[in-house]
Amino acid sequence: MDGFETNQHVIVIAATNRPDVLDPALLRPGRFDRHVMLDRPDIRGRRAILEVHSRNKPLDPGVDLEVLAKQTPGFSGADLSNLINEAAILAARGNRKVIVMNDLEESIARVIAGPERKSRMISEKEKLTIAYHEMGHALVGTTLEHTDPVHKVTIVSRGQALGWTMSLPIEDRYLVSKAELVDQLAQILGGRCAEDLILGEDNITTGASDDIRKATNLARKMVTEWGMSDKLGPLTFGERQEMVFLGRDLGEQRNYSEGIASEIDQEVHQLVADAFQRAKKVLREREVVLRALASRLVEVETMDAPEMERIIKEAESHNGVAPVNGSGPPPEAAPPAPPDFVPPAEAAAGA
Ligand code: NHX
Ligand code: ZN
Repeated sequence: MDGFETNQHVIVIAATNRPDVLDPALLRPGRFDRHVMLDRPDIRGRRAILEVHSRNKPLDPGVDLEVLAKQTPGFSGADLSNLINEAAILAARGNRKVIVMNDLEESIARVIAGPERKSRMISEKEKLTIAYHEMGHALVGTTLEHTDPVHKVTIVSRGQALGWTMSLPIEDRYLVSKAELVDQLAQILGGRCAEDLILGEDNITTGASDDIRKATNLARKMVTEWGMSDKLGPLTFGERQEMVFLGRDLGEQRNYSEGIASEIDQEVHQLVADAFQRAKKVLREREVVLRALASRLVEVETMDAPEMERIIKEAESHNGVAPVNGSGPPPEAAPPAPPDFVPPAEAAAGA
């Protein structure tokens, strides 16, 4: 480095999350001699980081850092530090002397989806549409075998979103199988699919834009990066340009013919279309359950996995539908309905 003599005892430490855009001069031998690559923390790392950042903060004994570590896949150390700070602010705002578990869970949701927007006035009709959309994701997620378990479903608006469904991996993962991706694709499309099935094609909404983008991008990656199209085989299509010039991403360099381009488009289209049909099959077969879940969600606004499970069992026993995957009791052995249970037909009519 300029300005340092070799006999000066100065150690320069630097960090970046964009090593690809550093001036090569910085990386020449004798400049930064040791390069340490850090992954985002795994679940154990997240737990340890949460412990460090909560050390000097008053935590309620009910706070379970293990559970929080589980709920924060992909969070960096900085995100986790921010998470605890935000929770402390929420606690102070609520005049609590200690940070409770709910402060921390609320602050996770804020980091992922933005702050709650309770003031947004949403009509009963739109609430039901949103509930069908979210429960479409959630029901496809709980029914298919290779999806991450659904953790929470809500129609409380946050940031840009009118509702969202949160799934969580059971464990840290470095590889994702094709079976998992295909099921994930169906879950992503489950929202739009439920709108279509319940409200009819004419009443599908603009709200699914982000899901549709996600599904398209995922399917394209399966074909062009991960070699998961039978027809096109394990080839890379398009060289991604890592070099960024003057802050402009040069994007993808095409290295395939016009003919292949059209085959890629067909394969991507096929993956998305197949996933949509898979979602549709699940939701058709479990339409009674979907209706029960959605009408309940309109009432409670936020539902966790155990409550979803209860309502699924309820709906299946009420309607004599055989439980999927052999889970739950047979219809005659079903427990009595809780007093607040709303039969799906009535709830739908009343909305
Ligand atoms: C709008 N928002 O823009 C309204 C406010 C279909 C029930 N007129 O798929 O909220 O329509 O499962 C990141 C995340 C745009 C970026 C969400 C960009 C949502 C979200 C549009 C639920 N949940 N859509 C969803 C939703 C919308 C949007 C986003 C984004 C809806 C859907 C947003
Ligand atoms: Zn959605």
